[in-house]
Amino acid sequence: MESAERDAAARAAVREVKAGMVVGLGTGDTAERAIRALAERQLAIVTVATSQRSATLARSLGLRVHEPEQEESLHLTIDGADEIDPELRLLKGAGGALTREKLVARASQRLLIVADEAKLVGALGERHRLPVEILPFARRWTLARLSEMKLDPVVREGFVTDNGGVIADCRIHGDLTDLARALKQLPGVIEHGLFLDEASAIYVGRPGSVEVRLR
Ligand code: A5P
Repeated sequence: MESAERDAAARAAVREVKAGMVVGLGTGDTAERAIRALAERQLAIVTVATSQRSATLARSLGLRVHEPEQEESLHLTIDGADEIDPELRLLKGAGGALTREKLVARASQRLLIVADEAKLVGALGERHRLPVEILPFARRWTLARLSEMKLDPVVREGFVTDNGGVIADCRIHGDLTDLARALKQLPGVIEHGLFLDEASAIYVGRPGSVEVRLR
């Protein structure tokens, strides 16, 4: 997909990377633009990827990719998002990588989100459903619990995450913090795509400029 705005946002965020850093690599089209821009800079860095797809791309471009076990923490991560609200809360996981994305984000000192303005919404859930990764074991019971919560889960049939999980795309309703907490209380839920506190900065590519919003 051609998008000068996504490219500009990715390049602006990549300028924050310095030699010696451990850098998290996001997943999705915009994050891949950042991976390409990072590789072009040929810095002495180590990366940790949020998906097999991003790891393969990064290695093919000559970047060093470590497993999370090799690093205590990361300096920063550059990732995309599906929706961004005015409080810099995110909806993520359209690509199904939300669990690794959240683990890598939480291990990072800073999470930089790269996007075009189409990702900006008034309220999360405006354009996408909420991806929830669940265990295949007893998925019937977990889906029943999600239905009881009136989340109307729709399974992405045939899709398996890098963790062997199943994605159920859910309806968003009610208070987001309460919803996030309730989902984490279900034993069959691995993770959900609400990133309420993680983003440190948003790089929004607009025609001719990149707007940076800081938390
Ligand atoms: C991947 O699981 C998602 O969280 C992505 O970060 C998100 O889908 C953004 O992707 P695009 O940059 O392709 O829109």
